[in-house]
Amino acid sequence: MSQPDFEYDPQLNDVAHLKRAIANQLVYRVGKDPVAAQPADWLHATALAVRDRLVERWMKTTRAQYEQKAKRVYYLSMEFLIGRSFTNALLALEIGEQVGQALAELGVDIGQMAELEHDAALGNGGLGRLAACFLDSMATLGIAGFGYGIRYDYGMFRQQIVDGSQVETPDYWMAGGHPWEFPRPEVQYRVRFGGRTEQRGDRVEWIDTEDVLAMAYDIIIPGYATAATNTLRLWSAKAASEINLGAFNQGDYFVAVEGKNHSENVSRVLYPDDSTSSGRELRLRQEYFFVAASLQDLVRRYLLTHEGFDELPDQVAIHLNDTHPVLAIPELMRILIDEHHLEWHRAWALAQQVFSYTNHTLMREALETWPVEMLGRVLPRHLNIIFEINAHFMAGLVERHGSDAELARRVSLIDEGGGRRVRMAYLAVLASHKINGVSALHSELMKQSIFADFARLFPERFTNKTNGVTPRRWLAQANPPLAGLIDAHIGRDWRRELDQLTQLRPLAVQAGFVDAFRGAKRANKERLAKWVAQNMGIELDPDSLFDVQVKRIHEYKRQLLNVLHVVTRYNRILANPDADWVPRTVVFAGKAASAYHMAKQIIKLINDVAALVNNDARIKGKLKVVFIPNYSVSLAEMIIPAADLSEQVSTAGTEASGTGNMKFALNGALTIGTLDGANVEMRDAVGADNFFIFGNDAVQVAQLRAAGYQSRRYYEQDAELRLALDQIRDGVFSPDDKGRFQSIYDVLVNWGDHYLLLADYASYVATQDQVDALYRQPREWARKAILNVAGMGSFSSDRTIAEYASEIWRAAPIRI
Ligand code: T68
Repeated sequence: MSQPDFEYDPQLNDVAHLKRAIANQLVYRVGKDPVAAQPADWLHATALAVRDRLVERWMKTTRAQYEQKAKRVYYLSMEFLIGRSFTNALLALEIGEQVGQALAELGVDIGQMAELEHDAALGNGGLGRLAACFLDSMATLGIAGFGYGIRYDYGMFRQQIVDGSQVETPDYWMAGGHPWEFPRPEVQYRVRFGGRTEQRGDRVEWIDTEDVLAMAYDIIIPGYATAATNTLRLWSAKAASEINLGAFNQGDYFVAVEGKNHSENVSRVLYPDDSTSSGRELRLRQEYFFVAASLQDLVRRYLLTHEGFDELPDQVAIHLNDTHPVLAIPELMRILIDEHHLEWHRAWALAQQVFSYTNHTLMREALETWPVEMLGRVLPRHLNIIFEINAHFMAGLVERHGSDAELARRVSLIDEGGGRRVRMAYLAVLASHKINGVSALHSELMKQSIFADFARLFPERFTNKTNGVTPRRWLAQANPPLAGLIDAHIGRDWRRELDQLTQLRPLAVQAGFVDAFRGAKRANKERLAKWVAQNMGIELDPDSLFDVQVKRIHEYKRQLLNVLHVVTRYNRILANPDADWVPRTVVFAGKAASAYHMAKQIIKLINDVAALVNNDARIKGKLKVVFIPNYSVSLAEMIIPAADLSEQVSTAGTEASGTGNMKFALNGALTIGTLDGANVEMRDAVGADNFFIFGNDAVQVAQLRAAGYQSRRYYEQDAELRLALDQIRDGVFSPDDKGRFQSIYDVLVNWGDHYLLLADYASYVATQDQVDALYRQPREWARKAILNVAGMGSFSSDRTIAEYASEIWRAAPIRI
């Protein structure tokens, strides 16, 4: 690329220039007179001024990528849960103070203004947030990483709690405009659906399709304290033809625009189902829509500088974030074979070198499969290709292992039992050179359970990449008091090298540091208490132990186990009101999938328990329960730093990794948890003495189930447990509708207690007693909490991404 032959204004970062830039944006971009501007207008103007400061870096990075012929990593994900961008951009540019000063001189409070930003909630939970942390780390490490996803008009629904129940309302997150994106009307691709295939000579043609256009919107992803800056490209659906002219000419306006609306529905709304496979046709269309646009885009970019596909594996890595983008596999095959006329084996060899796949769950009900009938109707050519992949696979299997009908049935891409379905995870495994789980335990269990046959067939493909979180957002940005304290003792480099936190270890016994650490925690608890008082009208005692469980509501995550402890605690306090109880505030937050009835019941129960406990004068404030509505990235940034205790209590073997667990420990909470997901590695990293582990481990869980687990036995033998369950069943917490929670009781006592809450209850409650005992020794508590922070170095997503880059993608950082 040649250098530009014109000058542009360098974007300077001193207060005077920033002030001018913001004022200019307000007047010329937002079109507001400063005397009339509202806080939202100032936010918009400031965001644009800050964005300008990222653009130069962005262009420099793109040029460096071309000049250095960098291998590009394409991270395909249905979800990117990025949250707010403003504070994050200030942090990356390290201009927070100057911008704050410039705004102050303009009469605007930066903190209040930043609170107005809407979260970009284009994801459900952990999987989507992981994708966002990965973008941050790829940029920070200088990996040429591109995110590809969908620009949903409506993100994750907004959760309101009405009479204790979840009510969903649409999240029209772009209502106030979205200053962080660049619309690219010149980048549009045709995405085809339906139609049929026809053999013409030795070629297959896909014809008579219904087409939708995918238009690109680019979001800048800044690296921290580096010029490296990446791109998240999100696709929005546009009708291929604006209106049906025939109908329009006949005067039927509604019929004329109907088709347009239908096409554009593809990017309308995020599916709010976490850890389930929803199996609806619109979802299938969404998956193909973004994959088809992304592949056209990346192949076009590759061909700009290459003739032929020989260098594709050296230049391109395509990562599949779970199975949602797996249609990229037959799509790449289609492009290579039907459009570029490569022969099958060559195309397949290329595919296997570029694709890699991350699995995020072992739960059978969450594994994606599509009915053959539906796939054949929506994507006939892709179904052909999948059949052909399967035929080659089956033939190879016979060659290598002789004819073993049982093995063939088990590993076939087509599940022939009860309505034929395509197994998307198997397709991902077949086409990928690397398949990874997201914690050591999960990666092991993955090889033993859902992919056992494949792990025997292709052992070299399976690997572990334990998740991580970005310390920029999850410590520097979310927790200024603690970040400042750490800076004062070990400097600022931990933002890029989280291992530096080990230097805090000796400080865990230094009185001055311990006091300051406790002060930081106290400040965060006060910040949360203030928010809860203002927004929910509930007073929290910052001296009480803040016991927090925030995550999606799901039976396997066992919010109900937490509730059983709360009820037991309530009963104990009532039985002995004058004892010296450690005061506790139990905080819950999280969304339930809109169709997940039991999860919604759990929310209702939490709120009913809260209503009774919080209003019982006999408790004398020794126990409070709050359910904070509408959990989101920005709420997490406030709640997590305020936690003393982090609840990570999933049934061992069910939570693939967890990432909230890491955020809490990094912010100085102690964990009470099972030996599940990344909890295992966290305990090893911080020391078992500094971690509250309870309950059955994954091996014991399997044994219990194999031995014919009977939850009723635990119910009958434990009087406290029985009391709590009977109270829930009998309507103690639902006097207005005494039978309301019968089904919760039944699930636990009569219907098998699939997640073994009753088996872990006694151990959990006993461990909670140990938590109380430790909390009575504040310095000892703080010492352990500091050791948790100090031990979190390897849970940075920078470490995770460095491993993906060297061992899976084989992509080196660029030099800028
Ligand atoms: C989560 N999965 C895992 N899924 O549950 C969690 N699923 O243990 C892990 O830490 C995290 O992924 C990151 O690896 C999810 O969040 C989903 O959100 C999801 C969404 C749609 C369909 C299925």
